[in-house]
Amino acid sequence: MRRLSFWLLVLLLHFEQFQSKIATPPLPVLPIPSVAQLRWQRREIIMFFHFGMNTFTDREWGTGYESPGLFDPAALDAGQWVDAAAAAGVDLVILTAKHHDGFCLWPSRYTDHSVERSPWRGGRGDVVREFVDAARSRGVDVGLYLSPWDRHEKTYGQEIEYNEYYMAQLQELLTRYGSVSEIWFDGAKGKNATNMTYYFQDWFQTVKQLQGSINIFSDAGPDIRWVGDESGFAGPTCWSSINRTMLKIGEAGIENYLNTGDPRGTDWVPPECDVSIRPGWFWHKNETAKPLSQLLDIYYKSVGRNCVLLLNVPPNTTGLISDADVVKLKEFRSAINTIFSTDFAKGSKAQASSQRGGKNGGFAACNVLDDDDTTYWAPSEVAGRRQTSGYWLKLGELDPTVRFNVIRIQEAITMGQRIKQHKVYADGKAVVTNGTTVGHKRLHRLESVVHARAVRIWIKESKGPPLISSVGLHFDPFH
Ligand code: FUL
Repeated sequence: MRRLSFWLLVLLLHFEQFQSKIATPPLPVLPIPSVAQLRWQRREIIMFFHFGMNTFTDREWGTGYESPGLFDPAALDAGQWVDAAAAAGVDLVILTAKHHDGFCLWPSRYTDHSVERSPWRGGRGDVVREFVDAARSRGVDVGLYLSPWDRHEKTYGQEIEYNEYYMAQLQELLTRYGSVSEIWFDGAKGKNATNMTYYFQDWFQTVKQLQGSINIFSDAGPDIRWVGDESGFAGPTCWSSINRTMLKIGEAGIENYLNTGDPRGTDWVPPECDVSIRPGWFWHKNETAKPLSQLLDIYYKSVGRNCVLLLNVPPNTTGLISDADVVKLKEFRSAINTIFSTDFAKGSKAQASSQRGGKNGGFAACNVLDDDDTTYWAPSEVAGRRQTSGYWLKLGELDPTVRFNVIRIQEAITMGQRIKQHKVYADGKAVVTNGTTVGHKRLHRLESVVHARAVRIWIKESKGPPLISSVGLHFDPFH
Protein backbone atom coordinates (compact mmCIF):
# COMPACT_ATOMS: atom_id res chain seq x y z
CA MET A 1 0.00 0.00 0.00
CA ARG A 2 2.82 2.36 0.97
CA ARG A 3 4.65 1.41 -2.17
CA LEU A 4 1.63 2.15 -4.32
CA SER A 5 1.12 5.61 -2.87
CA PHE A 6 4.82 6.33 -3.38
CA TRP A 7 4.54 5.52 -7.11
CA LEU A 8 1.31 7.45 -7.37
CA LEU A 9 3.08 10.47 -5.95
CA VAL A 10 5.95 10.08 -8.41
CA LEU A 11 3.47 9.85 -11.26
CA LEU A 12 1.65 12.94 -10.07
CA LEU A 13 4.85 14.92 -9.79
CA HIS A 14 5.69 14.03 -13.34
CA PHE A 15 2.33 15.05 -14.59
CA GLU A 16 3.04 18.30 -16.44
CA GLN A 17 0.35 20.38 -14.71
CA PHE A 18 2.06 19.92 -11.41
CA GLN A 19 5.47 20.97 -12.52
CA SER A 20 6.47 24.11 -10.70
CA LYS A 21 8.90 25.28 -13.36
CA ILE A 22 7.84 26.66 -16.71
CA ALA A 23 9.35 25.28 -19.90
CA THR A 24 12.35 26.87 -21.57
CA PRO A 25 11.63 28.81 -24.77
CA PRO A 26 12.26 26.88 -27.97
CA LEU A 27 15.28 27.64 -30.14
CA PRO A 28 14.92 30.31 -32.83
CA VAL A 29 14.75 29.48 -36.52
CA LEU A 30 17.33 31.72 -38.20
CA PRO A 31 17.48 34.40 -39.49
CA ILE A 32 15.89 36.58 -36.80
CA PRO A 33 15.37 40.38 -36.68
CA SER A 34 17.61 42.89 -34.92
CA VAL A 35 16.18 45.13 -32.20
CA ALA A 36 15.97 48.06 -34.67
CA GLN A 37 14.16 45.91 -37.25
CA LEU A 38 11.66 44.69 -34.64
CA ARG A 39 10.96 48.23 -33.54
CA TRP A 40 10.41 49.27 -37.16
CA GLN A 41 8.09 46.31 -37.88
CA ARG A 42 5.86 47.11 -34.92
CA ARG A 43 5.26 50.64 -36.23
CA GLU A 44 3.17 49.14 -39.07
CA ILE A 45 2.43 52.50 -40.77
CA ILE A 46 5.08 55.16 -41.30
CA MET A 47 4.91 58.33 -43.40
CA PHE A 48 6.83 59.84 -46.29
CA PHE A 49 6.91 63.56 -47.13
CA HIS A 50 7.99 64.27 -50.72
CA PHE A 51 8.69 67.98 -50.75
CA GLY A 52 11.21 70.10 -52.62
CA MET A 53 11.81 71.82 -55.93
CA ASN A 54 9.29 69.58 -57.74
CA THR A 55 6.53 70.91 -55.49
CA PHE A 56 7.02 74.32 -57.13
CA THR A 57 7.63 73.19 -60.70
CA ASP A 58 4.74 70.70 -60.78
CA ARG A 59 7.08 67.85 -61.75
CA GLU A 60 7.90 64.39 -60.45
CA TRP A 61 11.53 64.36 -61.57
CA GLY A 62 13.31 67.72 -61.79
CA THR A 63 16.03 68.48 -64.32
CA GLY A 64 18.58 69.91 -61.89
CA TYR A 65 18.52 73.25 -63.74
CA GLU A 66 15.77 74.81 -61.61
CA SER A 67 16.49 78.13 -59.98
CA PRO A 68 16.58 78.02 -56.14
CA GLY A 69 14.56 81.23 -56.40
CA LEU A 70 11.47 79.10 -57.11
CA PHE A 71 11.51 77.53 -53.66
CA ASP A 72 9.30 79.69 -51.44
CA PRO A 73 6.71 77.91 -49.29
CA ALA A 74 4.97 80.92 -47.74
CA ALA A 75 3.46 79.18 -44.73
CA LEU A 76 5.71 76.16 -44.19
CA ASP A 77 4.84 74.51 -40.89
CA ALA A 78 6.47 71.13 -40.30
CA GLY A 79 4.49 70.90 -37.06
CA GLN A 80 1.34 70.64 -39.16
CA TRP A 81 2.86 67.75 -41.17
CA VAL A 82 3.82 65.83 -38.06
CA ASP A 83 0.46 66.51 -36.41
CA ALA A 84 -1.25 65.02 -39.45
CA ALA A 85 1.01 61.97 -39.23
CA ALA A 86 0.55 61.55 -35.47
CA ALA A 87 -3.24 61.81 -35.84
CA ALA A 88 -2.96 58.88 -38.26
CA GLY A 89 -1.11 56.88 -35.58
CA VAL A 90 2.30 57.28 -37.23
CA ASP A 91 5.50 57.56 -35.16
CA LEU A 92 8.16 57.65 -37.88
CA VAL A 93 8.23 60.27 -40.65
CA ILE A 94 10.68 60.39 -43.57
CA LEU A 95 11.58 63.54 -45.53
CA THR A 96 13.15 63.91 -49.00
CA ALA A 97 16.19 65.95 -47.94
CA LYS A 98 17.38 65.80 -51.56
CA HIS A 99 15.51 64.39 -54.57
CA HIS A 100 16.92 63.61 -58.03
CA ASP A 101 17.09 67.34 -58.98
CA GLY A 102 19.83 67.80 -56.39
CA PHE A 103 18.19 70.72 -54.54
CA CYS A 104 18.97 70.41 -50.83
CA LEU A 105 16.36 71.20 -48.20
CA TRP A 106 19.12 71.96 -45.72
CA PRO A 107 22.02 74.45 -46.09
CA SER A 108 24.68 72.00 -47.18
CA ARG A 109 28.27 73.26 -47.02
CA TYR A 110 29.08 71.33 -50.19
CA THR A 111 26.73 72.98 -52.68
CA ASP A 112 25.03 76.25 -53.56
CA HIS A 113 21.99 74.44 -54.78
CA SER A 114 20.03 74.60 -51.54
CA VAL A 115 17.52 76.51 -49.41
CA GLU A 116 20.33 78.95 -48.66
CA ARG A 117 19.94 80.42 -52.16
CA SER A 118 16.15 80.57 -51.97
CA PRO A 119 13.94 83.46 -50.86
CA TRP A 120 12.38 81.25 -48.18
CA ARG A 121 13.12 82.58 -44.66
CA GLY A 122 15.52 85.04 -46.31
CA GLY A 123 17.89 82.19 -47.19
CA ARG A 124 18.40 81.35 -43.53
CA GLY A 125 15.89 78.50 -43.38
CA ASP A 126 16.53 74.78 -42.96
CA VAL A 127 13.60 72.47 -43.74
CA VAL A 128 15.40 69.43 -42.34
CA ARG A 129 15.95 71.25 -39.03
CA GLU A 130 12.31 72.38 -38.79
CA PHE A 131 11.11 68.90 -39.71
CA VAL A 132 13.34 67.18 -37.16
CA ASP A 133 12.45 69.65 -34.38
CA ALA A 134 8.72 69.35 -35.09
CA ALA A 135 8.91 65.56 -35.00
CA ARG A 136 11.07 65.37 -31.91
CA SER A 137 8.87 67.73 -29.90
CA ARG A 138 5.91 65.48 -30.71
CA GLY A 139 7.68 62.23 -29.81
CA VAL A 140 7.85 61.13 -33.45
CA ASP A 141 11.01 59.58 -34.94
CA VAL A 142 12.60 60.77 -38.17
CA GLY A 143 14.06 59.30 -41.32
CA LEU A 144 15.78 60.95 -44.31
CA TYR A 145 15.90 60.32 -48.06
CA LEU A 146 19.03 61.42 -49.90
CA SER A 147 18.80 60.62 -53.60
CA PRO A 148 21.98 59.08 -55.03
CA TRP A 149 20.97 60.17 -58.54
CA ASP A 150 21.73 63.91 -58.66
CA ARG A 151 20.96 65.82 -61.85
CA HIS A 152 22.46 69.09 -60.62
CA GLU A 153 25.79 68.25 -59.07
CA LYS A 154 28.68 68.80 -61.52
CA THR A 155 30.76 65.92 -60.16
CA TYR A 156 28.00 63.41 -60.95
CA GLY A 157 29.60 60.86 -63.24
CA GLN A 158 33.10 61.26 -61.78
CA GLU A 159 33.28 58.22 -59.63
CA ILE A 160 35.50 59.26 -56.74
CA GLU A 161 34.43 62.92 -56.64
CA TYR A 162 30.72 62.24 -56.61
CA ASN A 163 30.99 59.42 -54.06
CA GLU A 164 32.90 61.83 -51.82
CA TYR A 165 30.28 64.53 -52.37
CA TYR A 166 27.43 62.14 -51.54
CA MET A 167 29.28 60.82 -48.49
CA ALA A 168 29.92 64.36 -47.23
CA GLN A 169 26.21 65.14 -47.46
CA LEU A 170 25.34 61.90 -45.69
CA GLN A 171 27.71 62.88 -42.90
CA GLU A 172 26.10 66.30 -42.60
CA LEU A 173 22.64 64.83 -42.34
CA LEU A 174 23.63 62.13 -39.88
CA THR A 175 25.66 64.32 -37.54
CA ARG A 176 23.74 67.60 -37.45
CA TYR A 177 20.24 66.51 -36.62
CA GLY A 178 20.42 64.01 -33.77
CA SER A 179 19.05 60.51 -33.96
CA VAL A 180 17.82 59.29 -37.36
CA SER A 181 15.82 56.04 -37.40
CA GLU A 182 15.76 55.27 -41.11
CA ILE A 183 17.78 56.28 -44.16
CA TRP A 184 16.28 55.77 -47.60
CA PHE A 185 18.46 54.92 -50.58
CA ASP A 186 16.42 54.65 -53.75
CA GLY A 187 17.77 52.97 -56.83
CA ALA A 188 16.05 55.20 -59.45
CA LYS A 189 18.01 56.66 -62.32
CA GLY A 190 16.75 58.08 -65.62
CA LYS A 191 17.36 56.11 -68.82
CA ASN A 192 19.86 58.68 -70.10
CA ALA A 193 21.55 59.25 -66.75
CA THR A 194 25.32 59.47 -66.76
CA ASN A 195 27.04 56.23 -65.84
CA MET A 196 27.93 56.28 -62.21
CA THR A 197 29.03 53.63 -59.74
CA TYR A 198 27.83 54.28 -56.21
CA TYR A 199 30.00 53.09 -53.33
CA PHE A 200 27.13 51.63 -51.36
CA GLN A 201 29.39 49.68 -49.02
CA ASP A 202 31.31 52.82 -48.04
CA TRP A 203 28.06 54.70 -47.54
CA PHE A 204 26.35 51.95 -45.53
CA GLN A 205 29.26 51.39 -43.19
CA THR A 206 29.58 55.13 -42.58
CA VAL A 207 25.85 55.37 -41.87
CA LYS A 208 26.12 52.63 -39.24
CA GLN A 209 29.15 54.27 -37.70
CA LEU A 210 27.30 57.56 -37.31
CA GLN A 211 23.89 56.17 -36.29
CA GLY A 212 24.13 52.87 -34.42
CA SER A 213 20.43 52.01 -34.33
CA ILE A 214 19.41 53.25 -37.79
CA ASN A 215 17.69 51.04 -40.38
CA ILE A 216 19.07 51.29 -43.90
CA PHE A 217 16.46 50.93 -46.65
CA SER A 218 17.33 50.07 -50.24
CA ASP A 219 16.42 47.54 -52.96
CA ALA A 220 18.82 45.23 -51.17
CA GLY A 221 18.64 46.23 -47.53
CA PRO A 222 20.77 45.67 -45.47
CA ASP A 223 18.01 46.30 -42.89
CA ILE A 224 14.84 46.95 -44.86
CA ARG A 225 14.13 46.05 -48.49
CA TRP A 226 11.94 47.59 -51.16
CA VAL A 227 8.82 45.50 -51.77
CA GLY A 228 9.35 45.60 -55.54
CA ASP A 229 6.45 47.87 -56.55
CA GLU A 230 5.12 51.34 -55.81
CA SER A 231 1.47 50.38 -55.40
CA GLY A 232 1.86 49.39 -51.75
CA PHE A 233 1.25 45.67 -52.37
CA ALA A 234 3.35 42.84 -50.99
CA GLY A 235 3.01 39.36 -52.47
CA PRO A 236 0.35 37.06 -50.94
CA THR A 237 3.38 35.03 -49.86
CA CYS A 238 5.81 37.34 -48.14
CA TRP A 239 8.95 36.29 -46.30
CA SER A 240 11.08 38.67 -44.25
CA SER A 241 14.01 36.44 -45.13
CA ILE A 242 15.87 36.77 -48.42
CA ASN A 243 19.33 36.13 -49.83
CA ARG A 244 21.07 39.47 -50.16
CA THR A 245 23.60 38.00 -52.57
CA MET A 246 20.75 37.78 -55.13
CA LEU A 247 20.00 41.51 -54.93
CA LYS A 248 21.55 44.48 -56.66
CA ILE A 249 20.41 48.04 -55.98
CA GLY A 250 18.72 49.70 -58.95
CA GLU A 251 18.69 46.56 -61.08
CA ALA A 252 15.50 45.58 -62.90
CA GLY A 253 14.28 41.98 -62.80
CA ILE A 254 14.43 41.38 -59.06
CA GLU A 255 10.97 42.81 -58.31
CA ASN A 256 9.21 39.45 -57.93
CA TYR A 257 11.91 38.11 -55.63
CA LEU A 258 11.65 41.28 -53.51
CA ASN A 259 7.87 41.01 -53.44
CA THR A 260 7.88 37.45 -52.08
CA GLY A 261 11.14 37.06 -50.19
CA ASP A 262 12.72 33.65 -49.81
CA PRO A 263 11.92 30.89 -47.28
CA ARG A 264 15.52 29.72 -47.66
CA GLY A 265 16.91 33.24 -47.30
CA THR A 266 19.73 33.58 -44.80
CA ASP A 267 19.27 37.35 -44.24
CA TRP A 268 16.46 39.04 -42.30
CA VAL A 269 15.54 42.00 -44.56
CA PRO A 270 11.78 42.66 -44.25
CA PRO A 271 9.93 44.62 -46.97
CA GLU A 272 8.57 48.15 -46.79
CA CYS A 273 5.65 49.11 -49.07
CA ASP A 274 6.07 52.66 -50.34
CA VAL A 275 3.03 54.23 -51.97
CA SER A 276 1.63 57.73 -52.29
CA ILE A 277 -1.77 58.81 -51.02
CA ARG A 278 -2.07 60.70 -54.34
CA PRO A 279 -1.13 59.57 -57.86
CA GLY A 280 2.21 61.43 -57.71
CA TRP A 281 4.92 61.46 -55.05
CA PHE A 282 4.99 65.27 -55.10
CA TRP A 283 2.03 67.61 -54.66
CA HIS A 284 0.21 68.62 -57.83
CA LYS A 285 -2.76 70.97 -57.92
CA ASN A 286 -4.93 68.68 -60.01
CA GLU A 287 -4.40 65.49 -58.03
CA THR A 288 -6.46 64.20 -55.13
CA ALA A 289 -6.04 61.53 -52.48
CA LYS A 290 -7.04 57.93 -53.05
CA PRO A 291 -10.47 56.89 -51.74
CA LEU A 292 -10.69 55.19 -48.35
CA SER A 293 -11.54 51.82 -49.94
CA GLN A 294 -8.26 51.91 -51.87
CA LEU A 295 -6.26 52.92 -48.79
CA LEU A 296 -7.78 50.03 -46.85
CA ASP A 297 -6.97 47.65 -49.70
CA ILE A 298 -3.36 48.86 -49.50
CA TYR A 299 -3.38 48.37 -45.71
CA TYR A 300 -4.54 44.74 -46.04
CA LYS A 301 -1.96 44.03 -48.75
CA SER A 302 0.95 45.64 -46.90
CA VAL A 303 0.55 45.55 -43.11
CA GLY A 304 -1.71 42.51 -43.54
CA ARG A 305 1.02 40.74 -45.51
CA ASN A 306 3.89 41.09 -43.06
CA CYS A 307 5.10 44.53 -44.21
CA VAL A 308 5.38 48.09 -43.02
CA LEU A 309 3.36 50.62 -45.04
CA LEU A 310 5.28 53.78 -45.96
CA LEU A 311 2.50 56.17 -46.98
CA ASN A 312 3.53 59.34 -48.79
CA VAL A 313 1.57 62.54 -48.09
CA PRO A 314 3.09 65.46 -50.01
CA PRO A 315 3.08 69.00 -48.57
CA ASN A 316 1.83 71.63 -51.04
CA THR A 317 3.35 74.89 -52.35
CA THR A 318 2.37 76.80 -49.22
CA GLY A 319 4.36 74.27 -47.20
CA LEU A 320 1.37 72.54 -45.63
CA ILE A 321 -0.38 69.21 -46.03
CA SER A 322 -3.61 70.01 -47.86
CA ASP A 323 -6.75 69.95 -45.71
CA ALA A 324 -8.36 67.26 -47.86
CA ASP A 325 -5.36 64.96 -47.25
CA VAL A 326 -5.45 65.64 -43.50
CA VAL A 327 -9.12 64.65 -43.49
CA LYS A 328 -8.37 61.54 -45.56
CA LEU A 329 -5.65 60.45 -43.11
CA LYS A 330 -8.04 60.81 -40.18
CA GLU A 331 -10.65 58.80 -42.05
CA PHE A 332 -8.08 56.07 -42.73
CA ARG A 333 -6.98 55.86 -39.09
CA SER A 334 -10.52 55.90 -37.80
CA ALA A 335 -11.49 53.07 -40.20
CA ILE A 336 -8.54 50.95 -38.98
CA ASN A 337 -9.57 51.62 -35.38
CA THR A 338 -13.18 50.72 -36.12
CA ILE A 339 -12.13 47.40 -37.62
CA PHE A 340 -9.50 46.33 -35.11
CA SER A 341 -10.49 47.82 -31.76
CA THR A 342 -13.05 45.05 -31.26
CA ASP A 343 -11.71 41.52 -31.21
CA PHE A 344 -14.37 38.81 -31.11
CA ALA A 345 -11.78 36.17 -30.27
CA LYS A 346 -11.39 37.71 -26.78
CA GLY A 347 -13.02 35.51 -24.16
CA SER A 348 -13.04 32.42 -26.40
CA LYS A 349 -11.49 29.14 -25.28
CA ALA A 350 -8.10 28.55 -26.91
CA GLN A 351 -6.88 25.00 -27.43
CA ALA A 352 -4.03 23.56 -29.48
CA SER A 353 -2.66 20.32 -30.94
CA SER A 354 -0.09 20.41 -28.11
CA GLN A 355 1.43 22.97 -25.76
CA ARG A 356 5.11 23.25 -24.88
CA GLY A 357 5.57 22.30 -21.23
CA GLY A 358 1.83 21.53 -20.89
CA LYS A 359 -0.92 23.79 -19.63
CA ASN A 360 1.32 25.65 -17.20
CA GLY A 361 4.50 25.56 -19.25
CA GLY A 362 4.26 29.23 -20.25
CA PHE A 363 3.46 28.54 -23.93
CA ALA A 364 -0.23 27.68 -23.72
CA ALA A 365 -2.73 28.36 -26.51
CA CYS A 366 -4.38 31.12 -24.47
CA ASN A 367 -1.26 33.29 -25.05
CA VAL A 368 -2.65 34.17 -28.47
CA LEU A 369 -5.55 35.99 -26.80
CA ASP A 370 -3.63 38.30 -24.47
CA ASP A 371 -2.44 41.74 -25.54
CA ASP A 372 1.19 40.90 -24.90
CA ASP A 373 3.17 40.22 -28.07
CA THR A 374 6.07 38.74 -26.12
CA THR A 375 3.94 35.75 -25.11
CA TYR A 376 3.07 33.09 -27.66
CA TRP A 377 1.68 29.63 -28.18
CA ALA A 378 4.31 26.98 -28.86
CA PRO A 379 3.54 23.34 -29.59
CA SER A 380 5.42 20.67 -27.60
CA GLU A 381 7.38 19.34 -30.59
CA VAL A 382 11.01 20.38 -30.59
CA ALA A 383 12.75 21.84 -33.59
CA GLY A 384 15.33 19.06 -33.81
CA ARG A 385 12.66 16.44 -34.43
CA ARG A 386 11.49 18.48 -37.41
CA GLN A 387 7.79 17.86 -37.37
CA THR A 388 6.68 20.35 -40.00
CA SER A 389 2.94 19.85 -40.26
CA GLY A 390 -0.22 18.93 -38.43
CA TYR A 391 -0.26 21.72 -35.89
CA TRP A 392 -3.53 23.39 -35.02
CA LEU A 393 -4.92 26.11 -32.82
CA LYS A 394 -8.60 26.35 -32.01
CA LEU A 395 -10.71 29.17 -30.64
CA GLY A 396 -13.85 27.58 -29.20
CA GLU A 397 -16.97 28.71 -27.35
CA LEU A 398 -17.35 31.76 -29.60
CA ASP A 399 -20.62 33.63 -29.48
CA PRO A 400 -22.39 32.43 -32.67
CA THR A 401 -24.46 35.62 -32.90
CA VAL A 402 -21.28 37.57 -33.43
CA ARG A 403 -20.13 38.16 -37.01
CA PHE A 404 -16.62 38.64 -38.37
CA ASN A 405 -15.01 38.95 -41.79
CA VAL A 406 -11.35 39.51 -40.91
CA ILE A 407 -8.99 36.94 -39.39
CA ARG A 408 -5.74 38.23 -37.91
CA ILE A 409 -2.80 35.89 -37.23
CA GLN A 410 0.59 36.97 -35.87
CA GLU A 411 3.78 34.97 -35.49
CA ALA A 412 6.33 35.52 -32.72
CA ILE A 413 8.85 36.81 -35.27
CA THR A 414 11.49 37.38 -32.60
CA MET A 415 12.02 33.63 -33.03
CA GLY A 416 12.10 33.73 -36.84
CA GLN A 417 9.40 33.53 -39.48
CA ARG A 418 8.19 29.95 -39.79
CA ILE A 419 4.72 29.33 -41.20
CA LYS A 420 4.66 28.29 -44.88
CA GLN A 421 1.12 27.01 -45.39
CA HIS A 422 -2.02 27.39 -43.35
CA LYS A 423 -5.77 26.98 -43.59
CA VAL A 424 -8.60 28.34 -41.46
CA TYR A 425 -11.90 26.61 -40.72
CA ALA A 426 -15.01 28.12 -39.14
CA ASP A 427 -17.26 25.39 -37.67
CA GLY A 428 -15.53 22.87 -39.90
CA LYS A 429 -16.00 24.88 -43.10
CA ALA A 430 -12.87 26.18 -44.81
CA VAL A 431 -12.83 29.99 -44.92
CA VAL A 432 -9.15 30.39 -45.82
CA THR A 433 -7.96 27.64 -48.12
CA ASN A 434 -4.59 28.70 -49.47
CA GLY A 435 -3.01 30.72 -46.71
CA THR A 436 0.76 30.78 -47.02
CA THR A 437 3.10 32.97 -44.95
CA VAL A 438 2.05 34.80 -41.77
CA GLY A 439 5.00 36.71 -40.28
CA HIS A 440 4.45 39.73 -38.05
CA LYS A 441 0.82 40.08 -39.15
CA ARG A 442 -1.40 38.30 -41.61
CA LEU A 443 -4.86 39.69 -42.27
CA HIS A 444 -7.41 37.60 -44.15
CA ARG A 445 -10.31 39.69 -45.39
CA LEU A 446 -13.06 37.13 -46.01
CA GLU A 447 -15.45 37.33 -48.94
CA SER A 448 -18.49 36.95 -46.71
CA VAL A 449 -19.40 37.51 -43.09
CA VAL A 450 -18.98 34.48 -40.83
CA HIS A 451 -20.79 33.37 -37.67
CA ALA A 452 -19.16 30.42 -35.90
CA ARG A 453 -18.81 28.65 -32.56
CA ALA A 454 -15.24 27.59 -33.30
CA VAL A 455 -12.41 28.74 -35.54
CA ARG A 456 -9.51 26.41 -36.19
CA ILE A 457 -6.19 27.40 -37.74
CA TRP A 458 -4.27 24.52 -39.30
CA ILE A 459 -0.59 25.02 -39.88
CA LYS A 460 0.05 22.68 -42.78
CA GLU A 461 3.71 23.41 -43.25
CA SER A 462 6.26 25.35 -41.29
CA LYS A 463 9.99 25.76 -40.70
CA GLY A 464 10.09 24.09 -37.29
CA PRO A 465 7.25 24.36 -34.77
CA PRO A 466 5.03 27.42 -35.43
CA LEU A 467 4.97 30.07 -32.70
CA ILE A 468 1.85 32.25 -32.69
CA SER A 469 1.67 35.38 -30.57
CA SER A 470 -1.79 36.63 -31.44
CA VAL A 471 -5.01 35.71 -33.22
CA GLY A 472 -8.00 38.01 -33.65
CA LEU A 473 -11.44 37.98 -35.27
CA HIS A 474 -12.70 41.34 -36.48
CA PHE A 475 -15.54 42.91 -38.38
CA ASP A 476 -14.80 45.23 -41.29
CA PRO A 477 -17.93 47.26 -42.16
CA PHE A 478 -16.17 48.93 -45.10
CA HIS A 479 -15.77 45.72 -47.08
C1 FUL B 1 11.75 56.55 -56.62
C2 FUL B 1 11.86 57.99 -57.16
O1 FUL B 1 12.26 57.99 -58.51
C3 FUL B 1 10.50 58.63 -57.01
O2 FUL B 1 10.50 59.94 -57.49
C4 FUL B 1 10.11 58.58 -55.55
O3 FUL B 1 10.99 59.36 -54.79
C5 FUL B 1 10.12 57.14 -55.05
C6 FUL B 1 9.77 57.01 -53.60
O4 FUL B 1 11.38 56.57 -55.26
O5 FUL B 1 12.91 55.87 -56.72
